[in-house]
Amino acid sequence: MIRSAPSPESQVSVESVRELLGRGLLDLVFAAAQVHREHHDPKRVQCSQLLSIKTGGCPEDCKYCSQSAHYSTPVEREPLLDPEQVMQAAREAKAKGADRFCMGAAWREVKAGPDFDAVLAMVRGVKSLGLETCATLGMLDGHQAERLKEAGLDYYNHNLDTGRSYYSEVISTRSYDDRLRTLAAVREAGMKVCCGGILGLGEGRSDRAELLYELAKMDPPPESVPINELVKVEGTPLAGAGELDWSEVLRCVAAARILMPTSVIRLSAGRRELSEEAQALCFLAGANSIFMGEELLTTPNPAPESDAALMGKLGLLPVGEESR
Ligand code: SAM
Ligand code: DTB
Ligand code: SF4
Repeated sequence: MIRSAPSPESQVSVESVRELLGRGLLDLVFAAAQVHREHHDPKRVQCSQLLSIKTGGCPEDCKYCSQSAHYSTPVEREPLLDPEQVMQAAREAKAKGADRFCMGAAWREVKAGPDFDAVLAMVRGVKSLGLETCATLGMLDGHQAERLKEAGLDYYNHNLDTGRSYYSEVISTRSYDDRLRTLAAVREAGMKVCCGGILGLGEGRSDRAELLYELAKMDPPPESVPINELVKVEGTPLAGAGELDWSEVLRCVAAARILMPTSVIRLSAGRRELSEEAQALCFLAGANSIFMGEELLTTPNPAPESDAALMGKLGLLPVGEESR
């Protein structure tokens, strides 16, 4: 029986995370499921809907991304949507059962001006519908974080993407410490932090341990931890990345649950590549959030009907839905 997983109070070390990730898979899943049941209602799944509010043409060179201007991908550039279009999408998402609405912009960083003012209006509008609000807009400074908080932003998503040692293989235009500075500004402004990474970028298990270590040692850890599996996009340098076995995703979900017992762990991009069975094991091991809806930002997500069927089979309920 696994009892020696690092407790949140104890100092987590990268070695202890490597050891955790390398445990027998079923022992790891069993231990994570126990932690999950101590801290969460295992029937409930938080459901976020994404919308790309400004698409493509991004100056960053993230090697996985359909929206980077450095690569030729099938994604067409689109200017910032207007707040009424965003409100309409948010109303539809709410009607379909989402409890949080997340707005993503292909920006390197937020700049003061009419576009940022429009984003603040979007946040106010979505919040007024009674949805939780989340945005991912690139780097922020402290003042911008405060303005987002004042507008009613609940969560800011900014991912570390991978471990510190592998990071420079994936992105060269912004540093790991830049990301940590943005996360500190979000925290300082009193917003909740949504921060995770991507699996399947060609990294090894040790790099995944470094990522989980960086997340778990934040004080406090992120309230929301998205675990994305790479969605391969034609034209990006990582379009031909090797397949990641489902069991590695499961290991990361289980380890994240043990290392961050009270955080919500989101089985994020890449669910189309996971079988129902693999997703079921991830929910058992502590995943308790998903992106719902046909589309993520620029790539497809599982069809709502197939998600509803899976939730039904597993006895899972969206957080916004009355219990049956
Ligand atoms: N431009 C902003 C930024 O990077 O901070 C916000 C949008 S960006 C698309 C948000 C996150 O989505 C990235 O940090 C990355 O973790 C994830 N992501 C982007 N493309 C992905 C892909 N093809 N597969 C999986 N995750 C992806
Ligand atoms: C996160 O961790 N995953 C979401 C959200 N944060 C913004 C993004 C996934 C993007 C998947 C690729 C796409 O649709 O462009
Ligand atoms: Fe730009 Fe974000 Fe894509 Fe990186 S992940 S290229 S920052 S949109």
